[in-house]
Amino acid sequence: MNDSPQPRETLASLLSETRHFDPPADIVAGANVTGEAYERAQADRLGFWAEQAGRLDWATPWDRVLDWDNPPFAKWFVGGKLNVAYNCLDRHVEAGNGDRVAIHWEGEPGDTRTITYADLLSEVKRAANALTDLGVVAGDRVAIYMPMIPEAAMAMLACARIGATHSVVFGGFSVDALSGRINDAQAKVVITADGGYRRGKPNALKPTVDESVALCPSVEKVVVVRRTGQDVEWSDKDVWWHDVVGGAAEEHQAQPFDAEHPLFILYTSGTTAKPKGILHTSGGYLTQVSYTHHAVFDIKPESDVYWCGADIGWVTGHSYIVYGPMSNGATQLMYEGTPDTPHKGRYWELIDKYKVTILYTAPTAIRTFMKWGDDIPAQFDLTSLRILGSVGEPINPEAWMWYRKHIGGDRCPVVDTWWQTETGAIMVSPLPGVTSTTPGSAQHALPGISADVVDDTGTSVPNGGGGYLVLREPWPSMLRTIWGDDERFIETYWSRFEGMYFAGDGAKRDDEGNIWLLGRVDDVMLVSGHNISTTEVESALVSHPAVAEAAVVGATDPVTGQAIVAFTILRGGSEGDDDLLTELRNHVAKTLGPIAKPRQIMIVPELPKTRSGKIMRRLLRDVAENRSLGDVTTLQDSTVMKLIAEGMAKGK
Ligand code: 6R9
Repeated sequence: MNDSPQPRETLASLLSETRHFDPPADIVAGANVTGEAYERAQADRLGFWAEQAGRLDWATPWDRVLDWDNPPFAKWFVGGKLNVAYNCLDRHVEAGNGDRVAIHWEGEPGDTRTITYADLLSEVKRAANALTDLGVVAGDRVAIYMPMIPEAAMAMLACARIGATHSVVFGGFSVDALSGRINDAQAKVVITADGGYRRGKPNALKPTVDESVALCPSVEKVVVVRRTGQDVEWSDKDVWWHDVVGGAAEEHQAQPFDAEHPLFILYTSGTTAKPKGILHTSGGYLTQVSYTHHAVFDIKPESDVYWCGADIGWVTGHSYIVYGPMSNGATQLMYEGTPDTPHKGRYWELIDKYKVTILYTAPTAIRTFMKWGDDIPAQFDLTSLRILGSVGEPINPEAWMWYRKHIGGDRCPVVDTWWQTETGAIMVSPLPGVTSTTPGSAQHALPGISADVVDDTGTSVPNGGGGYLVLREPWPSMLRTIWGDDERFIETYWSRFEGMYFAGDGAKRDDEGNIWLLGRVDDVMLVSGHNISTTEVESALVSHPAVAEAAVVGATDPVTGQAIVAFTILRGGSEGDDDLLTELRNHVAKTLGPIAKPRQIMIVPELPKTRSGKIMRRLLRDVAENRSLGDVTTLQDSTVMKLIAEGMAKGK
């Protein structure tokens, strides 16, 4: 044992994965992007991105691809002008594809809507006119607090069309979270709904908006979509979507905006501090989300049915439900509800019904499906699928293998996509027609992206080394700043390493040069002087047949500095016993080495997660260290912590 090891020694010693899956011949044969793209981008990065920007329709061409004269403040496609909504809608209709389905929408209760590109364009034009009639002008901010209904996407596109900056807040966030975000952005209008369906019940949204608006003097109007028909309180600020949009003029000419015109603000929850309003602009953002959706999902707009299971309130919903797929003219499925309503096969039933070809979901969902059992997806025809994507957290090799086998029929490539709200678009991912995939690894930076793994001093680690994920060069869809706080932008992302973007994630490079993401650096544990990543201990636990999910934290320990405390959910809802706990501790020690053996393992019924499915280890650390809980406003289900704390008190 070493007293002060560098992350590279310890992280690298854990987990080795040798399984490989070559891309299937049919995908290779028709792939949108081949291996040659890496070389082209390597030879001329800016030329490569200019070529990708050329996939869009510009009203005025740019005169300079990148202005990086004042880092870290980037300007991409300087002087260029375009309209983002025009690129997502009008141009497809003008090209004769107005009859193509844009959205197959399925409500949780089973009601459906089929919306073509022509339908979507006409509704967005009217919504743009309605917002203009309500006094919204280019540069104003509009908050969107919606369930997963088509109007959520329409509202975003209507804002984009008139140059208003949207700020989408997860439907279900509290008054504190919503009012804080509205006030930070000084939003003029809020677009919401009476409610949406979740877990078989109408879930009201309007009361939270009413309470929030009372705390937000900037709000002049609230536009309300009628979804559930629930009773709502009504004030003189409130107007119905069906009145103002339904009654608005049908024609609307989209004006071009500067490439750097602000498109949206999206708040990242952060751990303790005030949420950060991540600002994205127009031309570079659309270029990269459009290109990555085309490259990573190999989208064929004429034949694919694409489904991203994210919520619109997460960056994944922005980039890979709205702007990426729609800029490519894709047909997609949008689903309102939860995967277990009215039964645990709902996802697979939908894939079967709509013949979905590409599925993009999160490890948390995949682990939940594993826990429910293989027999559930086995009851449905999933042979339409051809590509599977994962996003949001490191995917444990075990979950990756399960996804490939039980959902992908051992046939579909799995693309594990690493990116962040801040990066705007996918940065590190396999390409389905190029990469030989390795379970659990996001593998390589995409063409045009320079991701690296560096040690404490900012030096690249060799293969086999571990450290921090950084981005060495600016990229088109990068955040431009934190809304209203340039200092915090510099400090958070650009100060850790000179001239590099610090992502805040631990990473390692394996012997083949593949990148492995190891979780947030704030979560890394220091046990007897060894850095141990939560991800690797969690993956070791999940590789035991009895374990469905695991979350690991470092709790203060008088002997080892920090000790590993694991919270696990067993498969099939089992409660386990002392023998199993001993077996699990030994299993981790055997897989990763004795240093990684958990001091304590607790069996819990659920784990605390954010609305986008990320485990909130911070709260588990509070439990493990017997502290009162920190901020719980972004928790998906606030009763979970009570269950866990009770289990802990029982001394399990
Ligand atoms: C898109 C999104 C960003 C953080 C990121 C990292 C984690 C996302 C991942 C992943 C490992 C992946 N993350 N994708 N970790 N492998 N494929 O999730 O954005 O909500 O801002 O979260 O999520 O820790 O830094 P966001």
